[in-house]
Amino acid sequence: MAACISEVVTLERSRRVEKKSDLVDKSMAPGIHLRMKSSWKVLKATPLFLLLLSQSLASVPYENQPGASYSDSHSCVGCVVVVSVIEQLAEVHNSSVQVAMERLCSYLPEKLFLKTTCYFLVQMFGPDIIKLLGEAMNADVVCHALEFCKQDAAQSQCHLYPLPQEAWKFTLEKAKHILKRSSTTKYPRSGSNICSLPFLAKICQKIELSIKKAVPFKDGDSDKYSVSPTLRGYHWRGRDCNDRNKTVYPGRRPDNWDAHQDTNCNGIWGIDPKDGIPYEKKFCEGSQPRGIILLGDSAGAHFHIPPEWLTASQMSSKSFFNLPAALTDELDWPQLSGVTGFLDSTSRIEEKSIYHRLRKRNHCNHRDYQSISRNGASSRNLKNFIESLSRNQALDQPAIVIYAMIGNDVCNGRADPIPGMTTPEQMYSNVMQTLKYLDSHLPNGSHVILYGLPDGTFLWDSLHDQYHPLGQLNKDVTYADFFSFLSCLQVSPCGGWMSSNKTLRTLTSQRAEQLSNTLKKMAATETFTNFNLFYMDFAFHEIIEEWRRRGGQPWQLIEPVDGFHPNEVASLLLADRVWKKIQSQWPQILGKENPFNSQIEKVFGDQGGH
Ligand SMILES: [Ca+2]
Ligand SMILES: [Ca+2]
Ligand SMILES: [Ca+2]
Repeated sequence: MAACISEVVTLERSRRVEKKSDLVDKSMAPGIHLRMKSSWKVLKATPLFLLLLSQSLASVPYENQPGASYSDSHSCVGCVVVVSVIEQLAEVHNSSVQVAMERLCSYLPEKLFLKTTCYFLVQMFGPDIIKLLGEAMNADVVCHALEFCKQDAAQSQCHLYPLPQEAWKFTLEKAKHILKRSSTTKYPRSGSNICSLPFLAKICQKIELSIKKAVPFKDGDSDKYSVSPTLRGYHWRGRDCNDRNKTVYPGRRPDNWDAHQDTNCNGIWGIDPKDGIPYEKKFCEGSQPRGIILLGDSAGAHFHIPPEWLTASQMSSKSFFNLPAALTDELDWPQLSGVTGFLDSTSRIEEKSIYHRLRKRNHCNHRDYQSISRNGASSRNLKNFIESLSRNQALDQPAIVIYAMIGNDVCNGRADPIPGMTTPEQMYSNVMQTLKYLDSHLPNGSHVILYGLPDGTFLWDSLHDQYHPLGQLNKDVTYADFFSFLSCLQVSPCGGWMSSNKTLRTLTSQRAEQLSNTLKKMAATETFTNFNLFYMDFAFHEIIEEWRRRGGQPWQLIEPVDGFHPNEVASLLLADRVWKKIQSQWPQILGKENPFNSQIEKVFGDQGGH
């Protein structure tokens, strides 16, 4: 899916491709496109928009998903979300459905063809949606009638909104009857892939591979560091300061004290004219520089869907300015995350990321961060992308590695989540495999911290009777409704905890605790050549207590749209707790405070930014 997103970026940027395609001519009115000879191409690309939005609603596990039905379920979620937003925009602005659809499209950015795609969708599905909403049918009914939601036994009962007063089956029949009289052509609902266009096939393969391997798409010298922000670029790991030289990258030990060039990208290089000593030697020698590396999941990568994207009452063109970048970062925001974030927080909280603190402690650590994380990652599938980690045992500085697979070993979307959970024995074997890999790749003197799994029962406890962003306008969708909709479609990011079944929630927590204990035991008993191993509880209840002390409520720590992930505030509070704990118990992990920091600032300013 992420691949499809990226394909469009490339399309937009490549002039060669532009000439071959009518897609990119933004000066044309949308209606004209439809009549063009090559409009079939656009038709094929349009379901992209729905898929993007549907992808947004769950952190998509990268494995063990029954292919077709899984993507069908996401089409259903995407359709219900979009139709809900249209319906609510009409309500908020007291406009017709047609005007509401055009309003939504007008808000979307041109980038990634989002606006163009939106107008096409309006052309294709608008007349049917207008008819159905005109008969007072809700988004659930509309999406079943349009067959974005399947009519099969498993899915036919899935609904986000309260069931219509008339029998569900009868309403669906009525809706389909209305569409039978419609002259709208039937379009394929899913299975379309922009990569099926011959001239895009090659570039698609390349992007798909880069996403799959979690390495930058744009990387001139193939050292895994990029000069682009998204598509696994410097939002994910320090910016390359020379993209034509693979021996120059963040985190390496400086070559020849960086007398003539900055080989480790920390912005410190050259010779002090006063005494002829290279700055890197003067300011960094013996300062024990080190990098921070996260091995994480969607929580660590900071999966985030801004609620502005779904909230009709506050929606404007400003709401979507960050949509293209977010899509090309797989809806993750690692640049704002608690472990590797380097940008200032967007919330008012003052706590900083662990990378930020390490850099503040020793400016020689500048740009030495890597977020080796992915939505859906778990102890089981880390092996599929751990090779994207970049650390040369012989050439690079030691690293602090945080292993934080905090949910997906107990979380999945299956009807019965328990058989899909990792067992303690499997956990031990998976994590041992990871640790052995690290022992053969990390420079000597590194540190590895294993995070335990949280107890996710607070999710249900603090959210179930609150209104979901889609339900706030009419007070008709609570998180309980939202969770059961996702579970019914088998796309819940965590069916075990996001469930009304208390026994199931308890069983999920028990398994999480067992897995945490496995990690704890490993930290106490296993030793490795090149790093020391530590364990830390993922004590979310402590974060909640801290937040309460500041006058906050627990639900304010959870991502509002997905109702599952810790949000930016939670992520930074957690970083604060981890930092303080390390400082008091294992200060050797952090290295020394560099007495030359202020001199580095004086000579090198912001050290070239991130
Ligand atoms: Ca590079
Ligand atoms: Ca380089
Ligand atoms: Ca340097």
